[in-house]
Amino acid sequence: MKPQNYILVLFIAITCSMCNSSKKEDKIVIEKNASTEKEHHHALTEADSLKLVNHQIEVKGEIEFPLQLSIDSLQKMKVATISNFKIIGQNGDVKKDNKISKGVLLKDILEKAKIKQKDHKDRNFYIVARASDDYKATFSWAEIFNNPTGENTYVLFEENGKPIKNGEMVLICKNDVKTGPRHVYWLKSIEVYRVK
Ligand SMILES: Nc1nc2c(c(=O)[nH]1)N[C@H]1C(S)=C(S)[C@@H](COP(=O)(O)O)O[C@H]1N2
Ligand SMILES: [Mo]
Repeated sequence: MKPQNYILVLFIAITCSMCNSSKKEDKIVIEKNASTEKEHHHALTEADSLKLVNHQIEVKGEIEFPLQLSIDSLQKMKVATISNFKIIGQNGDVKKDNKISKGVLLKDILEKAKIKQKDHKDRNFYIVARASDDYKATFSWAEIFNNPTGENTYVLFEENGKPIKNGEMVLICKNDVKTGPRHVYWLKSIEVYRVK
């Protein structure tokens, strides 16, 4: 190899390695920012948090009767009292410990809305509980209608005798191992979709 070429190759190699290392650093910085943002998502100002509150939840999708549910309409349904419900995060940390909550079974809400089933084998639906910050939790038809989870999934509207703070309504699943992930505050809609 001519000395000029050797220098050229060396130059390219050094430039490339510098490129790579700076990209790697960028990536780490981005990831760090994303995780700190997530951890502090609830450190919103009170005003911002209020903007995310919904007075009604919309039940929509593959159903016969679209519904707009408010605390008032939930109170007219079969209200259950749930005691000692803990919200447990991904790492096993207790985020909240409510002595008494009040709510209505998701199953009762879906029965009221009536999922559009063509026949008894048409039961591959999934149900998305979506919040106004677009946080979501997903349930399957079988979990709600053919599994103990159906008796454990509620839309709550009251905690310890008071309105829910990150509210007005939240969805919970009492029998999840970690109750944090399928705890949806700022609940905005319940959406039913047929698996394609
Ligand atoms: N709308 C909404 N609900 C949510 C979240 C969220 O970011 N937005 N975070 C979830 C997570 S990751 C956990 S552990 C629990 C408890 O969250 P908290 O620590 O903000 O109370 O709520 C869940 N529900
Ligand atoms: Mo979490």
